[in-house]
Amino acid sequence: MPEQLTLYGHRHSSTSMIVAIALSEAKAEHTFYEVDLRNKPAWFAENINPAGKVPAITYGGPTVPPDQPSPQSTKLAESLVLVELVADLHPAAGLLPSDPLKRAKVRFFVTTVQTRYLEPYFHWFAFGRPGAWREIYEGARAIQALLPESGEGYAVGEEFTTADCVFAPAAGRTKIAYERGIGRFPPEEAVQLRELMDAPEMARFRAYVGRVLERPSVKANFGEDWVAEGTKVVVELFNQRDAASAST
Ligand SMILES: N[C@@H](CCC(=O)N[C@@H](CS)C(=O)NCC(=O)O)C(=O)O
Repeated sequence: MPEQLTLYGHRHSSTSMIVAIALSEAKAEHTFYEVDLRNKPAWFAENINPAGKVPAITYGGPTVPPDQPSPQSTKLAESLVLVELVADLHPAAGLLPSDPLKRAKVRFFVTTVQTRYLEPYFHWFAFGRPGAWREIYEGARAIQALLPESGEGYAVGEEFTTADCVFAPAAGRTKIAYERGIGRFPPEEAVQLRELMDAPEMARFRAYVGRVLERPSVKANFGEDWVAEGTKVVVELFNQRDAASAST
């Protein structure tokens, strides 16, 4: 019997999606508990993740209701830690290559996605930071340069790895922002970014994004339409928060 694993996450949280995709890839038996991020239960920070953030897991210990975690289970958080834990618990899924150089390539890819793609995306999406849309494009070029020359497969080759688990939500969210104009940026910036992303020189990147978003483990955890609807709600919440703080 494998140890029990409970993932505490949120359907719309990109960091939760990373771990959920890895668990789907590994076909790992687990329980998913959706944490209400707008009204977090006190037991979550007290007994699971003191930072109060998702994703987090409990691993091992007795099988208990997720809202009554056992003191005997191990509690862990941080998506990049958890995605590697899933890979290590399920080596047969091939989420982390055994070759040290390939493992390093996976981690370099992850760092590139986080710093060159996800960070500018967040600043563009949430704050409309001037120039961020251009940085997203530069980040996409940096990612494209890392892809296999064959123009096939995933981040570091034929195997779908943790690098692809991390990239998937970033890829989908960015695409939603520039194709549908959902975010707190001037609409013309989305048009400019889309033009750059749709250019022939980005064909390898686009094909990779397409393969990742079509992967069954990704489709099970990221649907462009329902994520887009959730993203509109987030934009509305940001707008309301800003309006409220401007009026005080
Ligand atoms: N560095 C963390 C970030 C986790 C994070 O920011 N989670 C967000 C959801 S995507 C969250 O729980 N927000 C709720 C809050 O901060 O209260 C990771 O990669 O897991």
